[in-house]
Amino acid sequence: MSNEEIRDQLDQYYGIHAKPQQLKFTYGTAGFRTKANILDSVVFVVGILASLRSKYLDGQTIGIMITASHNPPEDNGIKLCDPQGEMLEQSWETYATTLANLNTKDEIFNEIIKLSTQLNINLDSPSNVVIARDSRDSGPILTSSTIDGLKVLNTQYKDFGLLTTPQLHYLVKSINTLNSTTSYGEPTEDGYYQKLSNAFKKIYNNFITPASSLSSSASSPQKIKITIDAANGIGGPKIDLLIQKYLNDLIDYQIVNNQYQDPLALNVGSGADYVKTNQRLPNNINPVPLQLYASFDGDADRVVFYYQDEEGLFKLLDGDKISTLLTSFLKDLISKSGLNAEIGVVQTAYANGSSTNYITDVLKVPVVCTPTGVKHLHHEAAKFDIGVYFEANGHGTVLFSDNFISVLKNTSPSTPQEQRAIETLFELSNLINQTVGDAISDLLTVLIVLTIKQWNPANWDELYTDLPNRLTKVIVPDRYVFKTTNAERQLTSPEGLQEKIELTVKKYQNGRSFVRASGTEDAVRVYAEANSRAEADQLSHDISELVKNSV
Ligand code: G16
Repeated sequence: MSNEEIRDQLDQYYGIHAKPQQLKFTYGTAGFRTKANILDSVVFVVGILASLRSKYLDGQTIGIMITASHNPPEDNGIKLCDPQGEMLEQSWETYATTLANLNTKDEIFNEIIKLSTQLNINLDSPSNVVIARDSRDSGPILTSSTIDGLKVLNTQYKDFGLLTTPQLHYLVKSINTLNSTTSYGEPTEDGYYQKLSNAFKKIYNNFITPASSLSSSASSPQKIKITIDAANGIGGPKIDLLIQKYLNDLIDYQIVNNQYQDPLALNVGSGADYVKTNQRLPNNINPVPLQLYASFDGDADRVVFYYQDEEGLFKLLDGDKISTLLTSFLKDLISKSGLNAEIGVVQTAYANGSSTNYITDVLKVPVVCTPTGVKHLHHEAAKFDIGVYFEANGHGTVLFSDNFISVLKNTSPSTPQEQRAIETLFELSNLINQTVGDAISDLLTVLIVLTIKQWNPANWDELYTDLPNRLTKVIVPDRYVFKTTNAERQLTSPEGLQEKIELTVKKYQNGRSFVRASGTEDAVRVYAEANSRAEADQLSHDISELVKNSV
């Protein structure tokens, strides 16, 4: 495209998407996220950036997701997904932030030219983008503004409408690997359902015969039971579709908080973040002791589980519990397969201390700690043959390296036990979304593992006992003054605060606490854990007071 053509396109589209002068935007933990009514100029330039990214990568398809995930209904956000379904390469986050803060059409034009020169981007290269959104009422208008941004550099696009975030990631990878030796799946929404359900059925049939089922009747295995709180988000109708169409004979499910057509209900009194943060049941669940429940978040990229024990107590099975369940299952399969594979676990500072001890001391699996954000965990997990990564909030997945997948495909097993383990490992790589944390895929994986182990939620919970913990938010005038180091476990600013935190923590047995600015909400998060519930709460209170008094 000539400079004149780009200027013409900007003349046509910029006017209605001009940036309000006084606002500042940052590409945070999961893209741009703020009140929906101030996002228009941001999504417009993200459309331009996605076009540049695709041209830079010779026309490979880039994904754009319009979502604010766990945030309240009035928020929205936008994030980019790279060709293999992974998060946008980090160096490009800086370009995104720069573009989002430019105040005039000329500045945007100059930045396009600057980036294309600096990165050697041929503006005549083709560019392709797929776009989807969650169920927020601001979604359609923000999608349309993003598409205006795509038109500036003549990008081909397809709007998939309402999808979960992980479905969009699946589509991006499937499109970019279509007809290749690493083909990820059929690039349609139904292709996603088929891939997951086929893998689920194969694993099920490999292990669950009528004789081994939990059923009293030997001829008809009992269905797997689950109640899902969909946070009134897009995950509800999508998992409904998948199970209805493909797994109805195996799973007995109920979905509550499934009013995705009521955008004001999104994440309200429900969802993974609500359950994890408040450590309580969401609305509309009347628990039956020892039955399993799950909560998705608004765009279904997170899931947490829970149950009520026989004493009527609420018990949370969070991302750490998912991580340990899957790691122990995978480790067992590796050993039964006769293969050599390096398995590792990636966590963040939010991981419960007991989970880290369990993985290291009992499972004897190495643990790596990274800053918050899937982009950081994913990167580290990709260094193992099998990398298990979960944030405590329920966001995570398991990565199988290409090399290990090819070993699984090309190994001739010598015993039926080896064969079953190898087939199961291979099908798990299909069942578990390899691109990003996925509530639907993680839910199916946990269900099949529990079914194979014949475990109820209490058996799962017994693997280790969580240290009591508390996660709170403190609202401060400027959260950006809170800067961290050492995978967010220590503050470097405001000056002197870290020393005060450490002195306070020392007063508590098994005490641990850290403070960091959220990358998705205008708040500072305080995490505290200690030996007892009362001590964890007191420590959380003490540290929150230190934070409030520091600014
Ligand atoms: C996003 C990220 C997660 C992160 C969470 C909270 O989740 O994808 O990796 O843990 O935000 O981040 P922060 O503490 O920086 O606000 P989601 O589900 O909201 O997309």
